[in-house]
Formats: sequence, structure tokens, C-alpha cells
Amino acid sequence: MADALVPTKPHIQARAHVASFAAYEALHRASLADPSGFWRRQAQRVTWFRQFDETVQQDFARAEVAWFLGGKLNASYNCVDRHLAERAEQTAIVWAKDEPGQYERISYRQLHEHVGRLANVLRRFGVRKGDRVCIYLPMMPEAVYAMLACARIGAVHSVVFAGFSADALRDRIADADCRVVLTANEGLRGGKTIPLKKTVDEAIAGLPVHTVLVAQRTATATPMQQGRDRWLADELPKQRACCPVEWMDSEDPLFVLYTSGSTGKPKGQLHTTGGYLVYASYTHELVFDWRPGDVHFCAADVGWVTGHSYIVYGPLCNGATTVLFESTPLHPDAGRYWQVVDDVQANIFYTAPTALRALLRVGDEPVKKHARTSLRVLGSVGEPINPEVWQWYHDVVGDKRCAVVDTWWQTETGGILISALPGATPCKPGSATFPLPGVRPLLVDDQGKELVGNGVSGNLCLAGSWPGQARTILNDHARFQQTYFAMYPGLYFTGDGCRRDEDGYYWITGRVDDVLNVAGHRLGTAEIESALVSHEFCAEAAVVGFPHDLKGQGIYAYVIAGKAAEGVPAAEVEAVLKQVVRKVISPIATPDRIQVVPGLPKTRSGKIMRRILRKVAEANYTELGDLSTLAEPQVVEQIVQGHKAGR
Ligand code: 7RM
Repeated sequence: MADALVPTKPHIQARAHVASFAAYEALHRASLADPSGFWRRQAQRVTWFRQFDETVQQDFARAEVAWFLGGKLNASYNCVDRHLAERAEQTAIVWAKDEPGQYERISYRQLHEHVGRLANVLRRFGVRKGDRVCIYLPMMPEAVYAMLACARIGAVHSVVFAGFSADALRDRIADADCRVVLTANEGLRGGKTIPLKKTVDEAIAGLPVHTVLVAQRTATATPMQQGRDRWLADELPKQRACCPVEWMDSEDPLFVLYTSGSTGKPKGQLHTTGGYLVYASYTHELVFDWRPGDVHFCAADVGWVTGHSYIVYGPLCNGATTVLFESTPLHPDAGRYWQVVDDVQANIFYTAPTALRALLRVGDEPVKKHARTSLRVLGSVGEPINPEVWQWYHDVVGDKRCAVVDTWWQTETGGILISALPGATPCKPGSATFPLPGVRPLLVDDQGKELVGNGVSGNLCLAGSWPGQARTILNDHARFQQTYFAMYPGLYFTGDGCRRDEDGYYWITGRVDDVLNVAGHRLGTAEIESALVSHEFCAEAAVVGFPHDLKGQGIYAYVIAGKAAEGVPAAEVEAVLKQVVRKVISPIATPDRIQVVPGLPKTRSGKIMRRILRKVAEANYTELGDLSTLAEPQVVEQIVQGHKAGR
């Protein structure tokens, strides 16, 4: 059966940047005929202190890419100063606080002052161009000020999601060699407090961090270490509000952001200034069909790349009003997003399928209680969106009046690569549709042979660079080259599987490596396994994903109990190990189920057969496939029995 086609809406086309599918096709074709001309023109959307001499240099074999060479600019200048002439009094940030109904509006003029003062505080504590600064802040304006303050003086920010544990934070601070950390006494989310400063204290014990700058979000006191910890509220007034910007080379680093891979520890993706900023600005305007005056509400966290590109850099570079949402979709009830949409008159709303699934489950009533008439474009990101959820988003949330854009991209890509355009693309619910102008996806089979034409499935790669592409993994260029450029020579490999249907629509089918996508969060199975085996109750672990109604994927851990667990009831072993994962990584990585097993299905060479474990985890006991190559085929039966017993 042909997939239902949702046509573009005339009232959206009437004002869209790209107003028809033919216009999109022409634009895409032209962009690929002359990529360097296309991006040279796009680059003029930012303000350059010095124009670049050369648009792009790329060598995928060596994993080397550079954009806008010789150009000089500053991201903070582009996101703040350059708007002062025309929109100083316009709201730059609407902070929707955790407490329902409480908002704070920060104009571009105020943003300029806050960023300048904080930049001077950073300078005062020794931060210089090129230094890494860790930002471990909740969704409060200080997080945005901190990012832009770093960018202003040429420091490289490393934002760590405030839900990460002390151990995970410590690894990231150590890897990037941060000497200064910004945090808050506590975070506040969904009415619950999160002890951020306490976590920082634990994380940095023994590390060479000399300064911790603390914002105050709640009234709770926190111990301050003399000489190391400072309240921002004490330091900011001592500094001038004006701080000259550091003119950066286009290829100077802007930030590092850690993301999980299929092996080893999280990778610090390094993004640079010119290419990243041009790409964030370009995609924000095109994909969300942003126009001056629009209020942009991206409900992600600044700790993820979505927050970097579509709460901070894209919208602010374009002079938008961006919403900073501190709460959760269910606090105080399932109508919270729509309450905020009405209160701030948001025109664009962007969230993850996992949040939509949770809301759909509650039903239409909390949506319909709110007007939502300001909405025009609805975005989805982070994981495949089920067609039913897409349809609900479109029909109920958007009242069949808004464009829905399913946007595919990665931390590594810096911005959206595949997405519908509001006024141009007829949609198939569940498909991310087509590549943006300037982007050339390509499918290959496992041997690396290109799959040409339509009606094909394979591994999703990109041919040719785009400005937003990450340049390296911090401290490990070899791993960068290995992970993304070695598998299919001449191409960037995304790690995702993808189908291009008969009509050329792209359908992302999920990861083809050992990376899980749990509620839109990217987690490596290897990371969770090493957290489990860090405890003496666990001798060996194998983690797989399984289909989960709400989270998309759930986490299933098979563990072989360690000697220390002898005589300990299985329920206790499971509880202890769950706690270990929460502590070592984060509550978001907690296994939904831990099954203690007598052995794992391994080949004679010792490789764990995850395929079998995945089937069992999804209760598909009849399609386990060929077991004859296993070293101990009988463990499979025991694992199946254990799985059934625990259901
Ligand atoms: C932005 C972000 C990246 C991985 C990516 C995919 C999956 C993201 C979609 C999607 C299907 C989408 N960065 N993914 N967007 N899958 N449709 N629209 O999520 O680095 O955290 O994750 O997420 O597997 O490779 S990320």
C-alpha cells in the first residue's frame, strides 16, 4: 500500500522561504552542482570581521575538513551584538521557569550585558582563548550566558547535561582538561531539586579545577570551598558589562560536546566557529521557516546538541526570540507545553517523539484545553517518529493547520541534514523526507557499494562535507577517522540504517551499531556494560535494546553474577546493579530489566551473539536463528526460561 501523503498547506506555502516542491528540487540540484558557490553565499548570513578566502577544503580519507578558511568572526558577536542596532529591546530569551506561569524575558540589550559581564568574570579567573570551560547548569539563562561568554573570549565550552552523574561529569571534565566549571547550587525540574553543586564537588575531587562559579537557582545553601568556589551573584557586579570580543579564525573551536558511540568512553565532538554558526543559522531559518518576529520554542535541553543549535546558536544568530523551558512536559500536567505555547505565543515548537508518545497516551483533552493558534511549524527530532504519533502531532497538536517537520541529524552533524521544509515538502508520516539543499546522502550496502535509485535500503552515508560537520574528536583524531571515515572510504558514515522508498523519501530505520536511542538519548551499550561490571556483583554483562512503547527503545541487561553476589537474592543483585548504572552514568541509562544469567551466548571465538539476546529481550523466542556456532548452545534455553519467568 502506498504511504499516505500529507500535502503542503497553501497558507504556509504563501509565506515560506521555499514555497513549492519544484522550488526545493531546483535549489537542491543547484546546490549540488556548485556546493562551494552555494555555501559561499549562505555564509553571508553571518557577520564576518574578515571575509574568508576559500570556501572549503576537504579530505575525507584523512578525516580533514575546513570551511571558510581565512575568515574571522565571533559567535557571541553574531548572536548578540549585531542585533543591538535593530532589535535591542526585542526579547532574545523567554525563560519559562519550572514554576508554572512564571516567565522572565531577557532582551537583546540585557543579553549583551549579561554575556559581557560573565565573559569578564571568566577572564578574571584566568580563562583565555582556547581554554576549555565546563558548563554544568540547568535550564536557566545563565547556561546561555555562559556559552556565549565563552564564545566571546574564544574559550571552548563543554556543556554537560545536568542529568549526568558525578562519575560521568568527572570523565568529561578530565578529558577536556577544564579548569573552570560553571554550575548552580541546585537545579529545579518538575518540582524536584537536583543537587548540582554537590555533584560537581564529587566530580572534581583530585582534578585540577581551580574555579567553580555557582549560580543560585533555589534558596538551598551549599557548602562553598574557600578559594575555589564563588557565587556568580558576588562576582558579576564587580565586572564591567562591556567585554570586547575576540575575533576567531573560522576554524577555531567553538565547543566540544560529548556523545556516546558503540565502543569505549564518550567522544568529545569538536565543532568550530564559522562552519557551525553558518549551518545552525541556515538550518534554523530554512527548516522551521523562521521569519523575524517568530517565537521559537525548542523544548530540548541545552546539554544536548539540539539545545546548542536550536535554542542557542541558530535562533540567536538569526535574531529570534528563543524559549528556554526549564520544566517537563508533564509538570504540573500534560498540558504544560501548550500552556507555554499560548503564554509566549510560540510560532515554532520542536520536541522529541518520546515526549509526544507520553502525551498521546494521556489523550487529546490536555491539548485541546489550550488554544495553540500561534503555532505554525511543529518539529520532531532524536529518533524515528512513529507514523501514528506524527499524525497525532499533525491532527491534534497542530489542528491540521501546521507543518510537521521530522528532522534527522546528529551531534556530529551540527545541524539538521534531512527534513521536510514547511512550505515545500509533501510529507509521509514517519519519513524524514529529503536532504536539505547542500546535503548529499547516499546509501551503501555492507560492502560499501552504492545503492543507486529508489526502493533501496542500506547504510546511511554522506558524500561531501557540509559546514556544520564536527571536525574531530577531542584528543583522538584517529578515532574520529576510524569511526566515521574508514568504513566506507570517501564517505562519512552516520551509523544509521535507512531506506529510500520508491518515491525517493528517506526513512531512518535506526542505528546499525551498538548504540541505543532511549527516549531520544543516545547511549552506547558498551558504556552501560562497563558501568555494570564496575561492581563486584557483576562478572560480565551484555546490554541490548528492545522495543519500548514510551521510550522507543528500552535497556535490557544480561549479567553473569560475580563471586561477591553468591547467596545474594537475584532481586537484590538487580537493584544494586541498577543503582550502579544510575551512579556511573545517569538515571537515563538505568536498565529497564536486569536478568541474571548463567552464561552468555558466545561464538567459539568469544564474541557475544547480540542478535540472539535482542530476540530474547523482545520475547521473540522462535526466531533465534542458527545456534550451531555457539560455544555453549544450552545457555540460550536457560536465558529464554529466565526471560519468560521475569515477564
Ligand atoms: C539530534 C540528535 C543522533 C542519532 C541519529 C539517529 C537518531 C536523530 C532522528 C533520528 C530518526 C530522526 N543527535 N535520530 N534524529 N532517527 N529520525 N528524525 O538526536 O547525536 O543525540 O543522536 O539519533 O539514530 O544517528 S544525537
